[in-house]
Amino acid sequence: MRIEKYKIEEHNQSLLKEHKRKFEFVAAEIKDIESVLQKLIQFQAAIPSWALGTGGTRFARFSGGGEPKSLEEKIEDIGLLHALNKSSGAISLHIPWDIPENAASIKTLAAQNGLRFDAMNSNTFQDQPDQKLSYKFGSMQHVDKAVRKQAIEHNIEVIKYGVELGSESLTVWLSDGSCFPGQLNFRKAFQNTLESLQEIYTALPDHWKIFVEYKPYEPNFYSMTVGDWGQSLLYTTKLGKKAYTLVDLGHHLPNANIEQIVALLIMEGKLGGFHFNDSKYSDDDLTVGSIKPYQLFLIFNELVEGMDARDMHHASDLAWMIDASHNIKDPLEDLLQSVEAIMISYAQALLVDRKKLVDAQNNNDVVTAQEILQHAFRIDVRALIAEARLRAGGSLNPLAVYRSKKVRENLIKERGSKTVATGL
Ligand code: RM4
Ligand code: MN
Ligand code: MN
Repeated sequence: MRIEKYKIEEHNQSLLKEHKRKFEFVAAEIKDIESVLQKLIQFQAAIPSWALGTGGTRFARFSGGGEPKSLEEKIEDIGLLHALNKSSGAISLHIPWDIPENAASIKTLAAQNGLRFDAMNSNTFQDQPDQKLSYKFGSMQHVDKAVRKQAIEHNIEVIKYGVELGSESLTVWLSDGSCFPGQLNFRKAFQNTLESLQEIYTALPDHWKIFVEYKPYEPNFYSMTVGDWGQSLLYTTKLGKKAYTLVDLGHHLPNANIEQIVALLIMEGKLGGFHFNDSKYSDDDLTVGSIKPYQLFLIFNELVEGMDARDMHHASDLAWMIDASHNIKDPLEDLLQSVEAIMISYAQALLVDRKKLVDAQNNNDVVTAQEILQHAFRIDVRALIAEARLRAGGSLNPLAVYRSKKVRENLIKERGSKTVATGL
């Protein structure tokens, strides 16, 4: 399904007067409004190909209707999101869940929808039906060299698919680890994993990046071989300059100071990518900004400060992706909410008075430092985001258009009510 541009414009017209009033109110407070708007327009969050269907837990999965059954339909869905918010202009593929059988036509379809291919994701955490050796006891860490080889070859194949599509990075998330004390020799597991990653690194095209994503537990519950940012940084430092650490917001133990982690990774030039979601406990994969919006703002505050200190381009020097799962919401509505939350936090971080903050820090003025951050956090920037969307050709209110055009109902009519998309 597509929403024609004129329908979005029609809807915008009906909201324009009210929008202008709100926008002018917030704009009056912002010094360099045009540059803030430009940054907001440029910023894009990639949508993973596995987030278009209903997710589940290990207890149950309640499939919604109209889910995409093919990669083509997934691209259409993301195209729809992008037409509405103009900030979802990239797709991140997961192999083998979404193998592009005909790369040329997939590329064309993506381009028609205004999408580019973000990082490719490999999968050595599940066994596929046609797979020779099992990953039950790990993949790149495995005691058996043949299993490690299989995992390496899979990743090289993923790079090949990515090259055909014009992607420029590979994300490796490993479930490798152990469930019980004594099961694993930590040093050997690390060495095997490093050697495996080195072979993949060698196969990486020159202009590509490899992201090593960490996670503290699940599916292994005693140790994870890439368990935290320290371990990831060890791998990426040893691998070389094309290797970077990837931070997934849900992959931390409770109360971890994620903003400090990202600050230091950027300082080291080793932050490569970002997976957005939110959580109450850990890898809950909930809608971005639904539980801890202040933390998200503090993270963006460090991202903006750190990227500016290194003269990095906000929109293109890091790989931004949503990595969420939708158990009970319509996946497309959930993604619209996530993108909105990302844009809000990003905009608020852009509005932090950096100069005043530095002064406060240098004077040990803790109260003023807190006032500055919380002032930015409390600015209602929604009209700013809406203005950026309007200027980019999107909708002033994506969710309202989605609902009024009965997108899900139409997708159910087109695709049926008993659909299950590939993914977790
Ligand atoms: C993992 C991790 C990876 C994602 C898989 C599906 O927990 O977040 O990024 O590829 O889930
Ligand atoms: Mn992730
Ligand atoms: Mn995860």
